[in-house]
Amino acid sequence: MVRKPEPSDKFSFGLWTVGWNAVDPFGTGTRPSLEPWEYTKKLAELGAWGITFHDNDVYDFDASDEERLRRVMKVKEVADDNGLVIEMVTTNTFTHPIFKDGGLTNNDRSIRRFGLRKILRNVDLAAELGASVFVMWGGREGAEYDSSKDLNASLNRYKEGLDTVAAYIKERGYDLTIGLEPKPNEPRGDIFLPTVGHALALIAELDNGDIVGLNPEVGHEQMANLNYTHGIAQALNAGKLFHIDLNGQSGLKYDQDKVFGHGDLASAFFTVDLIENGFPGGGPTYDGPRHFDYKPSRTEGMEGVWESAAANMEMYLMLKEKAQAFRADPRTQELMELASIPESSIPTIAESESLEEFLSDQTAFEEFDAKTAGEREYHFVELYQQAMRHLIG
Ligand code: ASC
Ligand code: MN
Ligand code: MN
Ligand code: MN
Repeated sequence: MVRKPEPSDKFSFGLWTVGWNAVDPFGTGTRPSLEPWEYTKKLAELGAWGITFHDNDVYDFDASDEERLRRVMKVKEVADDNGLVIEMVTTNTFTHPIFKDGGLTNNDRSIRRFGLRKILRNVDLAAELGASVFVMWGGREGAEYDSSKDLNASLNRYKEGLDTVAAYIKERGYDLTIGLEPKPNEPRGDIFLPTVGHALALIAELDNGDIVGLNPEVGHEQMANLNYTHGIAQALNAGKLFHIDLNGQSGLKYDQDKVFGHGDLASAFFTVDLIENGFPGGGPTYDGPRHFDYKPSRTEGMEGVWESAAANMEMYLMLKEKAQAFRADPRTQELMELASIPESSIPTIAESESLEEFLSDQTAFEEFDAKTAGEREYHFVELYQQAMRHLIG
């Protein structure tokens, strides 16, 4: 039996996850929509530590300032009363028709100016509520038709927008970082910043990129046929893993947003293994929220909403137990040695070794026995099987 989630597990949920009433492109909602503070209260009861939301998960696009304040404060109050942290806030620049061609990269300059103002207004809100990360998912930044865009200009506008938001955060002295969330497609035919790698490359070109990092989502990387664990590993390696969106996806399909682990279970195991146990040889670690961005399937009623929310946390805790046992098993350590994993931490050229010394090392090349080296064993399959024994044995 896996233990119950505790606040120290740092589990958090977007209000739009449990709050999705299951409207999809083919059908109407199958569930009632509750008030955001009702979801908040229930998440606390289930053992969550934090919540997150888009501005328009809490108040309507055209809400008055008064209404906006009233509704946000109500969520804040209920979160406080129930010991929940508002750890991340994000902006909806995708639902309203004005954003049908994007917010920051829209061809229409007046819409870009509006989108940027909506985002900056929400940065203030995020800071006031004590959030530490400001996620930016540019779901409508993209195209269906290659003829519709000056791609160079669009990427420049994306950089301009991100740099403006980051500069604003610095100028106001907010303790906030930005987490970009890549996604390859859906709702646009092609979304800009389709993968973790694309986002990292763009961040490196920003003037204020020091406070801009990543919020990778499991299913989004998998929709691009990529390995999520490798994606967050590269973000960690670059010092850019600021937040994570955990969920489940079964292969190359629409964005399924299933419960974490209810897609590629083995991949989820290695994701948890990395988050909880770190790289085998040490290195950067992730200490942020274990944030779930899933959608309770349309078949589920309100009971299913809460069952699925609890399932995310239970899946994570079950995988955490298995991953810890896997690493602690002496046989795992032995197999890692046999696989030369610890050796991969040793620099290829010694620190004290000059390039000249390396070039004149006969044992490295001229006298090297390539034939024997080509015949060595790694036991990678046995090591993976060892992980599977812990996972399902
Ligand atoms: C986000 C985020 C997503 C989308 C999606 C909206 O902010 O992380 O994946 O919005 O959940 O439906
Ligand atoms: Mn998704
Ligand atoms: Mn997400
Ligand atoms: Mn999502």
